[in-house]
Amino acid sequence: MASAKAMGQVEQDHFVLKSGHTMPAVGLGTWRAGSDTAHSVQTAITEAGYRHVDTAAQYGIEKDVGQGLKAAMEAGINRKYLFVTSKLWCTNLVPERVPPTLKNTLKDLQLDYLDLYLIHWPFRLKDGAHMPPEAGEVLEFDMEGVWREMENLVKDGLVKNIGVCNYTVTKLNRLMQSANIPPAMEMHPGWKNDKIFEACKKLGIHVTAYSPLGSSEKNLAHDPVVEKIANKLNKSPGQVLIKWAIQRGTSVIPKSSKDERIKENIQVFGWEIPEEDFKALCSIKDDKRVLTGEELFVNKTHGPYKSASELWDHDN
Ligand code: NDP
Ligand code: 1BO
Ligand code: 1BO
Repeated sequence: MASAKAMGQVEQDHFVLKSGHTMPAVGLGTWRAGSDTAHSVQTAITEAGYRHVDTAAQYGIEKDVGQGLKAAMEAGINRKYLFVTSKLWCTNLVPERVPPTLKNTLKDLQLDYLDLYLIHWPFRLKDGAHMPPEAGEVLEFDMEGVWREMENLVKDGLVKNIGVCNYTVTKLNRLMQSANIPPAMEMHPGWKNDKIFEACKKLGIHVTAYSPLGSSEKNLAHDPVVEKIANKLNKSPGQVLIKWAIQRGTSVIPKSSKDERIKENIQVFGWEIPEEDFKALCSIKDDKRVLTGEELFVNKTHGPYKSASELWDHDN
């Protein structure tokens, strides 16, 4: 695949969504950010220059993210320059639960609107569902009804953009049939996920790459190809992976709880990965998902999803 540069696009530190809103290319991820979250968010914004933060109700840290955001705003960063994303968890994938759940998220984040609200996974879980789910804990999900409520949040000014995560082409096509507001899409690049990426490009749907470093389970910073390119370019492996995602045309949300890495991970502008190295990164082997969803949604005996492959519509 050609890099954005090779395709004649100018390097940019932001992307413009279909809605016309601007999303900074690099955001701070906060999954498993732990007790340091408020400090990390504040440092990222006030010291490292981040203007984009990705969180979720399910991460259990929205209050901490809110404290970090508040501290950054008290230090002089205007809300309008920040891009804050959160996500609707699987137990709340019920139309009537959408508005109260969003309001709770806003309260915890101490915000009066979100820049992006995402459906976290396209599977509904019963309240208190186990990991892995027991029989009857993965329920039918009214995708159209939930999306209509998400659209209403946009109309009410509580959310600027709405989107989905962990969708397949099959599910995206179904959503597009009833959507009045098209989604922004978040997905996984440690596994390149070309099929959904290409489908999104055709539909003009912006994609954010999550787990850009391969998450903690499959950290790609020690991959020999990445290390070699990093040495050659005099950059860190993390910077190379983050830049690769941006050059590919996605925004990207690396997580770190370490101040030094938070700062390092946004130093990805004003240089580029040459075409041959970009291609070498594209052909790294072991191309598989870190997050299969299996622990959350598969019950091998009772279903309704009996394998990870079924979750992903056998798409890949
Ligand atoms: P990442 O790919 O961002 O990797 C995070 C891991 O890499 C941590 O162990 C971190 O350790 C380490 N790390 C950070 N910077 C560097 C660096 N420069 N060099 C080497 N290692 C580094 O994984 P995540 O899974 O956290 O994904 C990023 C974010 O994406 C999440 O935090 C979340 O916000 C979002 N996400 C969304 C999902 C969805 O379903 N919508 C699913 C998964 C993620 P340390 O903290 O010690 O620096
Ligand atoms: C269980 C949540 C995965 C990271 O978003
Ligand atoms: C803890 C979440 C894992 C999803 O596969």
